[in-house]
Amino acid sequence: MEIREPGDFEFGVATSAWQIEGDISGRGRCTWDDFSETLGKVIDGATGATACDHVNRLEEDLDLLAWLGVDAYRFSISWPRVMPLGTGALSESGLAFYDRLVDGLIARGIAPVATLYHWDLPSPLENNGGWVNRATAEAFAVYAESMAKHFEGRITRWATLNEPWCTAFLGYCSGYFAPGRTEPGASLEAAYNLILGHGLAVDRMRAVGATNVGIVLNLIPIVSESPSMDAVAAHVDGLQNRIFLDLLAGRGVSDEVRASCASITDWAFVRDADNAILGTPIDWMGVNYYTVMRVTEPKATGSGAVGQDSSMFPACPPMSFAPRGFLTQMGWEIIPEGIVEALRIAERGLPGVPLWICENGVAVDDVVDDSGVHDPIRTAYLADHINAVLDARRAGVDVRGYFAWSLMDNLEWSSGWTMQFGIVRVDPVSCERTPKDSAHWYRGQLLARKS
Ligand code: IFM
Repeated sequence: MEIREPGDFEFGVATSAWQIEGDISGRGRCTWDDFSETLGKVIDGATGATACDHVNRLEEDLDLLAWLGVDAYRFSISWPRVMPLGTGALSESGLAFYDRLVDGLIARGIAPVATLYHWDLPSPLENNGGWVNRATAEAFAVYAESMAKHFEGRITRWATLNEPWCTAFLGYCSGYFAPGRTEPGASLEAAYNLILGHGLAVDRMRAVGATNVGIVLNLIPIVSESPSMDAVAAHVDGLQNRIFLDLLAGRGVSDEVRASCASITDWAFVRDADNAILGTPIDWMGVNYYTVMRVTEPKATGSGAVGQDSSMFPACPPMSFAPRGFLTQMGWEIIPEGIVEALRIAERGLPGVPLWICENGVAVDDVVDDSGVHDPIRTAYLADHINAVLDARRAGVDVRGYFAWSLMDNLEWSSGWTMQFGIVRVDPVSCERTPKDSAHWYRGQLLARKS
Protein backbone atom coordinates (compact mmCIF):
# COMPACT_ATOMS: atom_id res chain seq x y z
CA MET A 1 0.00 0.00 0.00
CA GLU A 2 1.58 3.21 -1.14
CA ILE A 3 0.64 6.86 -1.14
CA ARG A 4 0.47 7.78 -4.84
CA GLU A 5 2.30 10.91 -6.04
CA PRO A 6 1.97 13.10 -2.96
CA GLY A 7 3.97 16.00 -4.43
CA ASP A 8 4.18 18.97 -2.06
CA PHE A 9 1.17 17.88 0.00
CA GLU A 10 1.40 18.44 3.79
CA PHE A 11 1.19 15.38 6.05
CA GLY A 12 0.62 15.45 9.77
CA VAL A 13 -1.09 13.92 12.76
CA ALA A 14 -3.64 15.45 15.13
CA THR A 15 -4.62 15.35 18.81
CA SER A 16 -6.64 17.50 21.21
CA ALA A 17 -5.87 18.84 24.66
CA TRP A 18 -8.46 17.15 26.90
CA GLN A 19 -7.96 13.82 25.17
CA ILE A 20 -4.21 13.60 25.83
CA GLU A 21 -2.87 16.16 28.30
CA GLY A 22 -3.84 15.03 31.82
CA ASP A 23 -2.45 17.26 34.62
CA ILE A 24 -5.85 18.70 35.50
CA SER A 25 -4.51 20.23 38.69
CA GLY A 26 -2.29 22.46 36.54
CA ARG A 27 -5.23 24.21 34.91
CA GLY A 28 -8.75 25.53 35.45
CA ARG A 29 -11.70 23.18 35.19
CA CYS A 30 -13.66 22.58 32.04
CA THR A 31 -17.04 21.13 31.12
CA TRP A 32 -15.45 17.79 30.23
CA ASP A 33 -14.02 17.50 33.76
CA ASP A 34 -17.45 18.11 35.28
CA PHE A 35 -19.17 15.78 32.82
CA SER A 36 -16.67 12.91 32.98
CA GLU A 37 -16.68 13.00 36.78
CA THR A 38 -20.45 12.52 36.79
CA LEU A 39 -21.34 8.86 37.18
CA GLY A 40 -22.55 7.22 34.00
CA LYS A 41 -21.56 9.92 31.53
CA VAL A 42 -18.36 8.27 30.26
CA ILE A 43 -18.81 4.60 29.47
CA ASP A 44 -15.80 3.29 31.45
CA GLY A 45 -15.68 6.08 34.02
CA ALA A 46 -12.48 7.58 32.55
CA THR A 47 -11.71 11.22 33.37
CA GLY A 48 -9.14 13.66 32.08
CA ALA A 49 -7.00 13.36 35.23
CA THR A 50 -4.18 11.48 33.51
CA ALA A 51 -5.35 10.95 29.92
CA CYS A 52 -2.10 10.16 28.01
CA ASP A 53 0.01 12.10 30.53
CA HIS A 54 1.16 14.26 27.64
CA VAL A 55 2.01 17.25 29.84
CA ASN A 56 4.60 15.20 31.70
CA ARG A 57 5.81 13.39 28.57
CA LEU A 58 6.09 16.35 26.26
CA GLU A 59 9.72 15.79 25.21
CA GLU A 60 9.05 12.10 24.50
CA ASP A 61 6.02 13.01 22.39
CA LEU A 62 7.93 15.68 20.48
CA ASP A 63 10.62 13.10 19.70
CA LEU A 64 7.90 10.68 18.57
CA LEU A 65 6.60 13.30 16.14
CA ALA A 66 10.13 13.88 14.83
CA TRP A 67 10.63 10.11 14.44
CA LEU A 68 7.39 9.90 12.44
CA GLY A 69 8.69 12.55 10.05
CA VAL A 70 5.46 14.57 9.86
CA ASP A 71 5.46 18.01 8.27
CA ALA A 72 2.93 19.40 10.74
CA TYR A 73 1.32 18.64 14.08
CA ARG A 74 -2.24 19.70 14.86
CA PHE A 75 -2.90 20.12 18.58
CA SER A 76 -5.38 22.14 20.58
CA ILE A 77 -4.77 24.71 23.26
CA SER A 78 -6.75 24.09 26.42
CA TRP A 79 -8.57 27.36 27.14
CA PRO A 80 -8.70 26.63 30.91
CA ARG A 81 -4.96 25.84 30.97
CA VAL A 82 -3.98 29.25 29.64
CA MET A 83 -6.91 31.26 31.09
CA PRO A 84 -8.13 29.24 34.08
CA LEU A 85 -11.46 30.99 34.56
CA GLY A 86 -12.21 31.48 30.87
CA THR A 87 -11.94 35.26 31.27
CA GLY A 88 -9.38 37.46 32.98
CA ALA A 89 -5.89 36.49 34.00
CA LEU A 90 -3.65 34.25 31.92
CA SER A 91 -1.72 31.42 33.55
CA GLU A 92 2.07 31.74 33.21
CA SER A 93 2.59 28.01 33.69
CA GLY A 94 -0.11 27.17 31.14
CA LEU A 95 1.47 29.44 28.55
CA ALA A 96 4.92 28.04 29.38
CA PHE A 97 3.68 24.51 28.57
CA TYR A 98 2.49 25.55 25.10
CA ASP A 99 5.69 27.60 24.57
CA ARG A 100 7.67 24.39 25.12
CA LEU A 101 5.37 22.51 22.74
CA VAL A 102 5.43 25.12 19.97
CA ASP A 103 9.14 25.87 20.25
CA GLY A 104 9.90 22.14 20.45
CA LEU A 105 8.00 21.57 17.21
CA ILE A 106 9.72 24.44 15.44
CA ALA A 107 13.14 23.20 16.62
CA ARG A 108 12.33 19.83 15.05
CA GLY A 109 11.18 21.35 11.76
CA ILE A 110 7.50 20.51 12.38
CA ALA A 111 4.86 23.16 11.61
CA PRO A 112 2.58 23.94 14.61
CA VAL A 113 -1.12 23.96 13.66
CA ALA A 114 -3.12 25.15 16.67
CA THR A 115 -6.83 24.79 17.38
CA LEU A 116 -8.18 27.19 19.98
CA TYR A 117 -11.28 25.26 20.99
CA HIS A 118 -11.64 21.50 20.94
CA TRP A 119 -14.64 21.31 23.31
CA ASP A 120 -13.04 22.03 26.71
CA LEU A 121 -15.07 25.08 27.74
CA PRO A 122 -13.93 26.62 31.05
CA SER A 123 -16.53 25.64 33.66
CA PRO A 124 -17.29 29.20 34.87
CA LEU A 125 -18.46 30.05 31.35
CA GLU A 126 -20.79 27.05 31.26
CA ASN A 127 -22.12 28.07 34.67
CA ASN A 128 -23.02 31.36 33.02
CA GLY A 129 -25.01 29.70 30.22
CA GLY A 130 -22.24 28.23 28.10
CA TRP A 131 -22.53 28.57 24.35
CA VAL A 132 -26.21 29.43 24.65
CA ASN A 133 -25.05 32.77 26.07
CA ARG A 134 -23.76 35.23 23.48
CA ALA A 135 -21.25 36.46 26.08
CA THR A 136 -19.34 33.18 25.60
CA ALA A 137 -18.71 34.16 21.98
CA GLU A 138 -17.23 37.46 23.16
CA ALA A 139 -15.12 35.69 25.80
CA PHE A 140 -13.83 33.27 23.19
CA ALA A 141 -12.71 36.14 20.98
CA VAL A 142 -10.80 37.76 23.85
CA TYR A 143 -9.07 34.45 24.64
CA ALA A 144 -8.27 33.95 20.92
CA GLU A 145 -6.73 37.41 20.68
CA SER A 146 -4.49 36.74 23.70
CA MET A 147 -3.25 33.53 22.11
CA ALA A 148 -2.60 35.25 18.77
CA LYS A 149 -0.57 37.91 20.59
CA HIS A 150 1.35 35.47 22.74
CA PHE A 151 2.31 33.10 19.92
CA GLU A 152 2.78 35.76 17.25
CA GLY A 153 4.82 34.48 14.32
CA ARG A 154 5.13 30.92 15.69
CA ILE A 155 1.87 29.22 14.59
CA THR A 156 1.74 28.12 10.96
CA ARG A 157 -2.06 27.82 10.86
CA TRP A 158 -4.74 28.66 13.38
CA ALA A 159 -8.14 26.99 13.69
CA THR A 160 -10.67 28.75 15.87
CA LEU A 161 -13.09 25.86 16.54
CA ASN A 162 -13.03 22.13 16.03
CA GLU A 163 -16.34 20.54 14.94
CA PRO A 164 -18.87 23.05 16.29
CA TRP A 165 -21.60 20.48 15.42
CA CYS A 166 -20.39 18.30 18.29
CA THR A 167 -20.35 21.12 20.82
CA ALA A 168 -23.76 22.39 19.80
CA PHE A 169 -25.75 19.24 19.20
CA LEU A 170 -24.02 16.49 21.18
CA GLY A 171 -23.45 18.94 24.02
CA TYR A 172 -26.75 20.85 24.15
CA CYS A 173 -29.30 18.76 22.19
CA SER A 174 -28.76 15.04 22.91
CA GLY A 175 -26.63 15.57 26.04
CA TYR A 176 -24.29 12.80 24.91
CA PHE A 177 -21.30 15.13 25.31
CA ALA A 178 -20.43 17.79 27.88
CA PRO A 179 -22.13 19.81 29.20
CA GLY A 180 -24.86 17.15 28.87
CA ARG A 181 -27.80 19.48 28.27
CA THR A 182 -30.89 18.25 26.43
CA GLU A 183 -32.36 21.49 25.10
CA PRO A 184 -32.90 21.17 21.34
CA GLY A 185 -34.03 24.78 20.80
CA ALA A 186 -31.10 26.14 22.79
CA SER A 187 -28.68 23.92 20.87
CA LEU A 188 -29.44 25.89 17.71
CA GLU A 189 -28.55 29.06 19.57
CA ALA A 190 -25.32 27.38 20.71
CA ALA A 191 -24.48 26.55 17.07
CA TYR A 192 -25.06 30.17 16.11
CA ASN A 193 -23.01 31.58 18.99
CA LEU A 194 -20.13 29.23 18.22
CA ILE A 195 -19.82 30.61 14.70
CA LEU A 196 -20.30 34.13 16.04
CA GLY A 197 -17.42 33.50 18.46
CA HIS A 198 -15.36 32.20 15.55
CA GLY A 199 -16.03 35.32 13.46
CA LEU A 200 -15.29 37.70 16.33
CA ALA A 201 -12.10 35.75 17.05
CA VAL A 202 -10.85 35.88 13.46
CA ASP A 203 -11.16 39.69 13.43
CA ARG A 204 -9.44 40.17 16.76
CA MET A 205 -6.66 37.72 15.93
CA ARG A 206 -5.92 39.41 12.62
CA ALA A 207 -5.88 42.79 14.34
CA VAL A 208 -2.90 41.61 16.37
CA GLY A 209 -1.09 40.09 13.40
CA ALA A 210 -2.33 36.49 13.17
CA THR A 211 -2.27 34.96 9.70
CA ASN A 212 -3.74 31.76 8.22
CA VAL A 213 -6.82 31.71 10.40
CA GLY A 214 -9.56 29.16 9.69
CA ILE A 215 -12.00 26.71 11.24
CA VAL A 216 -12.48 22.93 11.22
CA LEU A 217 -15.88 21.33 10.49
CA ASN A 218 -16.95 17.70 10.53
CA LEU A 219 -18.72 17.58 7.18
CA ILE A 220 -20.59 14.34 6.60
CA PRO A 221 -22.17 13.18 3.35
CA ILE A 222 -25.79 12.33 4.16
CA VAL A 223 -27.26 9.55 2.05
CA SER A 224 -31.02 9.08 1.78
CA GLU A 225 -31.71 5.36 1.54
CA SER A 226 -35.14 5.76 -0.08
CA PRO A 227 -37.16 8.56 -1.71
CA SER A 228 -39.50 8.57 1.30
CA MET A 229 -36.54 9.63 3.46
CA ASP A 230 -35.28 12.45 1.24
CA ALA A 231 -36.90 15.21 3.32
CA VAL A 232 -35.50 13.78 6.57
CA ALA A 233 -32.05 13.44 4.99
CA ALA A 234 -32.29 17.09 3.95
CA HIS A 235 -33.13 18.03 7.56
CA VAL A 236 -30.08 16.12 8.83
CA ASP A 237 -27.85 17.61 6.12
CA GLY A 238 -29.13 21.08 7.03
CA LEU A 239 -27.99 20.67 10.63
CA GLN A 240 -24.85 18.61 10.07
CA ASN A 241 -23.39 20.60 7.18
CA ARG A 242 -25.32 23.49 5.71
CA ILE A 243 -26.10 25.58 8.79
CA PHE A 244 -22.38 25.95 9.52
CA LEU A 245 -21.32 26.57 5.91
CA ASP A 246 -24.15 29.08 5.38
CA LEU A 247 -23.23 31.05 8.49
CA LEU A 248 -19.52 31.02 7.54
CA ALA A 249 -20.36 32.20 4.04
CA GLY A 250 -22.37 35.14 5.44
CA ARG A 251 -25.64 33.72 4.10
CA GLY A 252 -27.25 33.51 7.54
CA VAL A 253 -29.62 30.67 8.42
CA SER A 254 -31.37 29.34 5.30
CA ASP A 255 -35.15 29.37 4.93
CA GLU A 256 -35.05 25.55 4.74
CA VAL A 257 -33.27 25.15 8.09
CA ARG A 258 -35.45 27.83 9.70
CA ALA A 259 -38.57 26.02 8.53
CA SER A 260 -37.42 22.53 9.49
CA CYS A 261 -36.68 23.65 13.07
CA ALA A 262 -39.61 26.07 13.44
CA SER A 263 -41.31 23.74 15.92
CA ILE A 264 -38.57 24.28 18.51
CA THR A 265 -37.29 27.83 18.00
CA ASP A 266 -38.46 31.19 16.69
CA TRP A 267 -34.82 31.97 15.74
CA ALA A 268 -35.13 35.27 17.62
CA PHE A 269 -31.41 35.07 18.46
CA VAL A 270 -30.43 35.49 14.79
CA ARG A 271 -29.49 39.08 13.96
CA ASP A 272 -29.03 40.19 10.35
CA ALA A 273 -26.34 42.58 11.52
CA ASP A 274 -24.24 39.56 12.60
CA ASN A 275 -23.86 38.23 9.05
CA ALA A 276 -20.72 40.23 8.34
CA ILE A 277 -19.05 38.86 11.50
CA LEU A 278 -20.25 35.29 10.97
CA GLY A 279 -19.06 35.45 7.38
CA THR A 280 -15.66 37.03 8.06
CA PRO A 281 -13.52 35.61 5.23
CA ILE A 282 -11.20 32.84 6.37
CA ASP A 283 -7.83 31.79 5.00
CA TRP A 284 -8.45 28.05 5.03
CA MET A 285 -10.90 25.44 6.22
CA GLY A 286 -10.36 22.04 7.79
CA VAL A 287 -12.59 19.08 7.02
CA ASN A 288 -12.78 16.12 9.40
CA TYR A 289 -14.03 12.94 7.79
CA TYR A 290 -14.59 9.43 9.13
CA THR A 291 -17.74 8.01 7.49
CA VAL A 292 -21.03 8.83 5.78
CA MET A 293 -24.50 8.71 7.37
CA ARG A 294 -27.32 6.72 5.75
CA VAL A 295 -30.83 7.88 6.59
CA THR A 296 -33.48 5.23 6.63
CA GLU A 297 -37.00 4.49 7.95
CA PRO A 298 -37.34 4.46 11.75
CA LYS A 299 -36.40 1.12 13.32
CA ALA A 300 -37.11 -0.25 16.78
CA THR A 301 -33.43 -0.40 17.72
CA GLY A 302 -30.79 2.26 17.15
CA SER A 303 -27.87 1.88 14.74
CA GLY A 304 -25.41 1.46 17.60
CA ALA A 305 -23.10 3.85 15.77
CA VAL A 306 -21.62 6.61 17.91
CA GLY A 307 -23.02 9.99 16.82
CA GLN A 308 -25.66 8.41 14.59
CA ASP A 309 -28.90 8.89 16.47
CA SER A 310 -31.85 11.13 15.69
CA SER A 311 -31.63 12.68 19.20
CA MET A 312 -28.46 14.41 18.02
CA PHE A 313 -30.37 16.49 15.47
CA PRO A 314 -32.78 19.11 16.82
CA ALA A 315 -36.40 18.70 15.65
CA CYS A 316 -35.51 15.50 13.80
CA PRO A 317 -38.49 13.57 12.41
CA PRO A 318 -38.58 9.82 13.15
CA MET A 319 -35.73 8.07 11.34
CA SER A 320 -32.83 5.70 11.83
CA PHE A 321 -29.24 5.55 10.62
CA ALA A 322 -28.14 2.41 8.79
CA PRO A 323 -24.38 1.98 8.40
CA ARG A 324 -23.41 -0.87 6.03
CA GLY A 325 -20.84 -3.63 5.82
CA PHE A 326 -17.83 -3.91 8.13
CA LEU A 327 -18.26 -1.59 11.11
CA THR A 328 -15.46 -0.04 13.16
CA GLN A 329 -15.38 0.08 16.98
CA MET A 330 -17.47 3.25 16.68
CA GLY A 331 -20.03 1.38 14.55
CA TRP A 332 -19.03 3.46 11.53
CA GLU A 333 -18.93 2.15 7.99
CA ILE A 334 -15.66 2.51 6.03
CA ILE A 335 -16.16 4.34 2.75
CA PRO A 336 -13.13 6.18 1.32
CA GLU A 337 -15.13 7.82 -1.52
CA GLY A 338 -16.97 9.74 1.19
CA ILE A 339 -13.88 11.82 1.92
CA VAL A 340 -14.02 13.24 -1.60
CA GLU A 341 -17.72 14.06 -1.19
CA ALA A 342 -16.95 15.78 2.13
CA LEU A 343 -14.40 17.95 0.31
CA ARG A 344 -16.97 18.70 -2.38
CA ILE A 345 -19.51 19.73 0.26
CA ALA A 346 -16.90 22.14 1.63
CA GLU A 347 -16.06 23.46 -1.83
CA ARG A 348 -19.71 24.06 -2.71
CA GLY A 349 -20.55 25.64 0.64
CA LEU A 350 -17.56 27.95 0.85
CA PRO A 351 -16.04 28.26 -2.62
CA GLY A 352 -12.45 29.42 -3.06
CA VAL A 353 -11.18 28.51 0.41
CA PRO A 354 -8.14 26.17 0.52
CA LEU A 355 -8.95 22.92 2.32
CA TRP A 356 -7.07 20.59 4.63
CA ILE A 357 -8.25 17.21 5.90
CA CYS A 358 -7.71 17.91 9.59
CA GLU A 359 -8.82 14.53 10.94
CA ASN A 360 -9.27 11.10 9.41
CA GLY A 361 -8.74 7.74 11.00
CA VAL A 362 -10.35 4.64 12.38
CA ALA A 363 -10.94 2.88 15.70
CA VAL A 364 -10.40 -0.87 15.37
CA ASP A 365 -9.21 -3.69 17.60
CA ASP A 366 -5.43 -3.90 17.53
CA VAL A 367 -3.52 -7.14 17.97
CA VAL A 368 -0.82 -6.68 20.58
CA ASP A 369 1.86 -9.37 20.85
CA ASP A 370 5.60 -9.70 21.40
CA SER A 371 6.32 -8.64 17.85
CA GLY A 372 4.42 -5.34 18.07
CA VAL A 373 0.99 -3.80 17.62
CA HIS A 374 -0.69 -4.97 14.46
CA ASP A 375 -3.46 -2.90 12.85
CA PRO A 376 -3.73 -3.79 9.14
CA ILE A 377 -7.25 -2.34 8.86
CA ARG A 378 -6.00 1.05 10.05
CA THR A 379 -3.09 1.06 7.59
CA ALA A 380 -5.44 0.18 4.71
CA TYR A 381 -7.94 2.82 5.88
CA LEU A 382 -5.28 5.54 5.94
CA ALA A 383 -3.83 4.55 2.57
CA ASP A 384 -7.22 4.40 0.86
CA HIS A 385 -8.40 7.73 2.26
CA ILE A 386 -5.13 9.55 1.55
CA ASN A 387 -5.13 8.27 -2.03
CA ALA A 388 -8.76 9.33 -2.48
CA VAL A 389 -7.81 12.84 -1.30
CA LEU A 390 -4.78 12.97 -3.61
CA ASP A 391 -6.94 11.82 -6.53
CA ALA A 392 -9.41 14.59 -5.71
CA ARG A 393 -6.56 17.09 -5.66
CA ARG A 394 -5.43 15.92 -9.09
CA ALA A 395 -9.03 16.35 -10.24
CA GLY A 396 -8.91 20.00 -9.18
CA VAL A 397 -10.01 20.15 -5.53
CA ASP A 398 -7.86 22.69 -3.66
CA VAL A 399 -6.90 20.39 -0.79
CA ARG A 400 -3.43 20.97 0.60
CA GLY A 401 -2.82 18.56 3.43
CA TYR A 402 -3.92 15.61 5.55
CA PHE A 403 -3.77 14.95 9.29
CA ALA A 404 -4.28 11.42 10.56
CA TRP A 405 -6.42 11.09 13.69
CA SER A 406 -4.76 10.38 15.90
CA LEU A 407 -1.09 10.50 16.84
CA MET A 408 -1.91 8.26 19.79
CA ASP A 409 -4.72 6.31 21.44
CA ASN A 410 -6.48 8.71 23.76
CA LEU A 411 -9.64 9.49 25.69
CA GLU A 412 -12.46 9.15 23.19
CA TRP A 413 -14.83 11.48 25.04
CA SER A 414 -17.98 9.64 26.25
CA SER A 415 -16.43 6.37 25.07
CA GLY A 416 -13.44 6.81 27.39
CA TRP A 417 -10.59 4.40 26.68
CA THR A 418 -12.81 1.92 24.80
CA MET A 419 -11.96 3.19 21.31
CA GLN A 420 -8.45 3.12 19.84
CA PHE A 421 -7.84 5.69 17.09
CA GLY A 422 -4.07 6.09 17.53
CA ILE A 423 -1.29 5.09 15.17
CA VAL A 424 0.73 4.87 18.38
CA ARG A 425 -0.60 2.64 21.14
CA VAL A 426 -0.88 4.15 24.61
CA ASP A 427 -1.16 1.72 27.46
CA PRO A 428 -4.15 3.01 29.47
CA VAL A 429 -2.41 2.19 32.75
CA SER A 430 1.30 2.91 32.25
CA CYS A 431 0.83 5.38 29.36
CA GLU A 432 3.76 3.71 27.60
CA ARG A 433 3.81 4.58 23.89
CA THR A 434 4.33 1.89 21.21
CA PRO A 435 4.16 2.77 17.52
CA LYS A 436 1.70 0.44 15.76
CA ASP A 437 2.33 -1.06 12.33
CA SER A 438 0.30 1.83 10.87
CA ALA A 439 2.77 4.34 12.39
CA HIS A 440 5.68 2.46 10.84
CA TRP A 441 3.83 2.46 7.52
CA TYR A 442 3.03 6.21 7.70
CA ARG A 443 6.64 6.99 8.62
CA GLY A 444 7.88 4.85 5.70
CA GLN A 445 5.63 6.74 3.27
CA LEU A 446 6.80 10.11 4.58
CA LEU A 447 10.47 9.12 4.45
CA ALA A 448 10.11 7.74 0.90
CA ARG A 449 8.62 11.06 -0.19
CA LYS A 450 11.58 12.99 1.16
CA SER A 451 14.28 10.75 -0.34
O1 IFM B 1 -11.73 11.87 18.89
C1 IFM B 1 -12.55 12.64 18.07
C2 IFM B 1 -11.99 14.05 17.96
O2 IFM B 1 -11.83 14.65 19.19
C3 IFM B 1 -12.91 14.90 17.13
N1 IFM B 1 -13.25 14.29 15.88
C4 IFM B 1 -13.65 12.91 15.90
C5 IFM B 1 -12.67 12.08 16.69
C6 IFM B 1 -13.11 10.60 16.69
O3 IFM B 1 -14.39 10.47 17.21
